[in-house]
Amino acid sequence: MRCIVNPAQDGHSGGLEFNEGRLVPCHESPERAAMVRDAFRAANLGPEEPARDFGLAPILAVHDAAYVDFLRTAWERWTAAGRGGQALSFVFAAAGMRRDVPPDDIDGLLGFYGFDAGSPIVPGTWAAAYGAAQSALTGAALLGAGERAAFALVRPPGHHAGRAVFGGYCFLNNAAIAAQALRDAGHARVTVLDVDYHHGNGTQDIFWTRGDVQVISLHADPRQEFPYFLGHADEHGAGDGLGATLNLPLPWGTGWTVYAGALDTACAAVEAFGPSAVVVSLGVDTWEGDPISRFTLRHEHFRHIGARIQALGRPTLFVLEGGYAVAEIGRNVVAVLQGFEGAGA
Ligand code: Q9C
Ligand code: ZN
Repeated sequence: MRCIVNPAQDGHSGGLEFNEGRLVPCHESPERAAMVRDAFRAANLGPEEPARDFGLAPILAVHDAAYVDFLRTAWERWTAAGRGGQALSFVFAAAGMRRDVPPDDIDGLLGFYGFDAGSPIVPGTWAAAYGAAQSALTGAALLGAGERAAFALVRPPGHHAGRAVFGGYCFLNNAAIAAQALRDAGHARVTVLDVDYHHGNGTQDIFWTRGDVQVISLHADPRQEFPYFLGHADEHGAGDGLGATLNLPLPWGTGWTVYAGALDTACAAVEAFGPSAVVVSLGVDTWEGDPISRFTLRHEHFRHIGARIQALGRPTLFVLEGGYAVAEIGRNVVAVLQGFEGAGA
């Protein structure tokens, strides 16, 4: 399988996130992608392919235009306000406040469009997020050209980014952008299967009322875990999308037996939906040693995840999401891809 790479992604770097009461270096770093690339090379899984540029239109097919404009110009606005360092919000539009009047001021805008204090914007953020979206779109195009599978090695990740919201290290929803591109290329039904440790709130938001894109997420229960305010089992979609959203929240400490059962439930739902393409939001922050997560999957289980997805028998685009144990992220991601390819035992 081909691995889509894009050096523009490395420009989103050096930020600090608010974590447990202090600012610490972002868990989501360029080293993550380097580790995955090295492991992909070492495993001889296939060639690397540079991302092509499909422009803004496929991004605007899932994101709000004013939001995209904000992301594109946020750093400029920040420096125009005399600031350096990084742009990070200190105020958010919570329940009971107005959501219908976007502020003019950059500090207000950061809180209007952002939902956490863990996703700093730095000078290279827009180019990186744009580049990651283009990598995902390149992967979608490879499926269109007849490839059975492709891997978009992207960062910053995307699944927490909604139609008009950033957070959880995510700015543009790479998987959703790719899923929409597959729809536009003629796939009548597409599934996004999200195996990241965290709920894919952004993907759910984007396709909530859509019956043509199924969104399935296995994740830590939002009662216990980020993003806290979406991802419960009783969320099923609305309107045409009613029944096309499936959430499988799991408790802290979840290990392979319980996880495998939930993955079987997810895969049965995929079969019932009958998509002609699957986009996998591939996070490996379910690993037992992940520094910010609390599931207990072991390295060998990632191969099983890949094999189970392969058994769906559909063209599949893997899009990287989370995984913060930098030294292990490469081998865990590659294990999923090897499980899919049926390489080794
Ligand atoms: N104390 C993804 O995996 N906050 N995003 C962590 C830890 C946010 C993770 C704070 C975690 C977001 C794509
Ligand atoms: Zn995650």
